[in-house]
Amino acid sequence: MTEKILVTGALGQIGSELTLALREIYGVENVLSTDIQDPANVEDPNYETLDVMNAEQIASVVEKHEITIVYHLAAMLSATAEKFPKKGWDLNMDSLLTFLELAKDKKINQLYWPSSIAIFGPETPKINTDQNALTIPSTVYGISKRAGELWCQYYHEKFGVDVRSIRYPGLISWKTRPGGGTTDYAVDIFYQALEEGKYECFLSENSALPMMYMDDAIRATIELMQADPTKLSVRTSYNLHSLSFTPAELAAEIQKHLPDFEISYNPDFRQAIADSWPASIDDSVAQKDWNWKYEFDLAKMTETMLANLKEKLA
Ligand code: NAD
Ligand code: AKB
Repeated sequence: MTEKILVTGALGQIGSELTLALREIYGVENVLSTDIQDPANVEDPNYETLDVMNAEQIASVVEKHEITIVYHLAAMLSATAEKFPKKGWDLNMDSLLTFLELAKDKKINQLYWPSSIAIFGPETPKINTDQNALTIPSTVYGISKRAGELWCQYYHEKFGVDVRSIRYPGLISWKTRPGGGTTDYAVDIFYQALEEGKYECFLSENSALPMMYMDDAIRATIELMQADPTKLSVRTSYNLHSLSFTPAELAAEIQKHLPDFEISYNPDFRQAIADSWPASIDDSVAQKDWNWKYEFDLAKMTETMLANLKEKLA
């Protein structure tokens, strides 16, 4: 049977790249991209407007297109959700429950929903944070992601729903800019380095955070969704490790290519969010269950970002 795939939040940082990767596998006609934008503003041969706060609209799109698999990416990220806590909670939670209910009622066969390193909190050990480390998040975003993870596990255990999830670290990409996250500096810095030759960072120089290049994140997502279900021991969400660096370390790596690049620091409210998150992640469970391994280290990621952005901005 040909899978029919729905991606929500498909115009975002991850969705724009995941949709293309899924279309390589399943074909353009079998991967429907959706977001809240009007189709008139979107150049995509298989796009529809879908507000994930509208459960009836979701059910009707799923039925009309005979959707079998959903990648539910639409959400409000950490920094924006701190400004609009109730809206962030409603968007992140209500929409997930709508898709879990559809999966429970066998309207779809499989659901992917991303969690985040934001589920960890200030009391969690910061270095090589374990899969089962303490999760007492201090942000609305983190609370919504942790609650979402537990809902995923509940629907899997009670109703046999095949829902899979990864706790993404901060994702670094050049095709689509990130929106509203605390790790966004690690993308902004590349644009500013190439356009202005300098960057004022909103985190302090020694704020180490877990990060990952987008190609690794997309590959991980598809590998997890294609993994043998009997091998998956985690139905909350998998820890994933790739990079861990501070703004100063990233700036030093960029300076190897752009020696005149200058960085300064002016931490804002996002510093407190970053301070509550781990610096690095232990992903041994993902390695064991579905052979996860990252490919992009700091040097390769930096080189790839600069080369692609130089071309894009030319
Ligand atoms: P993004 O902000 O770039 O994109 C989110 C998309 O959702 C946007 O295109 C937005 O228009 C859309 N959207 C917002 N409200 C909507 C609604 N009511 N209906 C339909 N669409 C709506 O986010 P992203 O970085 O691509 O993240 C995707 C998912 O991955 C989110 O769940 C996020 O929490 C998670 N995640 C991302 C990162 C990261 O570094 N990018 C890290 C950890 C987890
Ligand atoms: C954010 O900073 O909010 C995201 C995330 C790590 O979940 N990039």
